Amino acid sequence: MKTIEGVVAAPGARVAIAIARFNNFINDSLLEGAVDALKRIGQVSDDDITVVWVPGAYELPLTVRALVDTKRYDAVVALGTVIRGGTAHFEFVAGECSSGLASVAMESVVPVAFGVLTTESIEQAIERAGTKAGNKGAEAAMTALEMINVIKAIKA
Ligand code: INI
Repeated sequence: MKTIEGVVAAPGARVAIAIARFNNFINDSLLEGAVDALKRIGQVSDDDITVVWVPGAYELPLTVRALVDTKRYDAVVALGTVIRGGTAHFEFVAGECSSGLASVAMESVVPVAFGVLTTESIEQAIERAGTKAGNKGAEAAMTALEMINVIKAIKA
């Protein structure tokens, strides 16, 4: 039996982070968690991390596609926060963001980690950005690194 399982450490990996400015008071914490995880746990060097800010979560798929197309990155981490309001806007922004990111990953075979919070309230978002429910930015960063290693091992 052959088992393939990736480790998280990926020294030498080049990682891009695409991050939305909308709800940036939450996204700043996601970014802090992601960069900390990449460097401290993943052993990724500061020079190998590129951060790209865009207006909102809706813009993340196009941004990630542009980053992937450069072939300069081994993985991309998408960070943002979509909070449900009183209109259908939430469904459109969150839905397009998530399906768009999935399409980029499937078409390119470059890992795209989904660090976009989709919550019912600001409180739920705060809980997932470094307080009682962990930091989803850090989790997404570690997922990206593990997937770099899994895809590499599959192709080897
Ligand atoms: N963008 C977000 O990242 N989060 C939100 O909660 C949000 N809401 O609620 O409107 C949001 N809207 C902006 C959107 O992402 C685009 O930037 C905008 O529609 C222009 O394309």
